[in-house]
Amino acid sequence: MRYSSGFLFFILIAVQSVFAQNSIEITDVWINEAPPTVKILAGYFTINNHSDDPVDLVTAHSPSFQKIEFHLTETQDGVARMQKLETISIPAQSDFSFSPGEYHLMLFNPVKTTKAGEMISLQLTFSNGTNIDVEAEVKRSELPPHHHHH
Ligand SMILES: [Cu+2]
Repeated sequence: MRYSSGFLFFILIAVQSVFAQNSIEITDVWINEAPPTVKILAGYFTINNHSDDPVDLVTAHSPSFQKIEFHLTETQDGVARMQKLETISIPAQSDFSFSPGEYHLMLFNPVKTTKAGEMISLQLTFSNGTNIDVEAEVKRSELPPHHHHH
């Protein structure tokens, strides 16, 4: 039996996308609860790159927020400042964590007030074309409030 080249091409694409899905894993996804007046929230997660190639996180989207950026907090002379990053690079076979006081998602203009215990959908897009949908739990953090110096 012979297959058309179009059919084989379809199979290759299918196998490739399944592999790409399994090679990146997102864990421990959460968003810091903020008072209703606060229009910028912070989110955190860990990216596990199980593949043999480095990969870049290029965009994040959520139906619950108008815009999402990647930020890095840096403290100089006792003042915390946030730097906007276009992409986040994850080396091959390694983990990359977003955590309070360091790398974070900056989530702008929530469509409604988010409360602890709620789940927020996020979609993360990587440079290899992988899209990963995750659910972030809104949590009340013990940390001091997030200061903004934009
Ligand atoms: Cu920030």
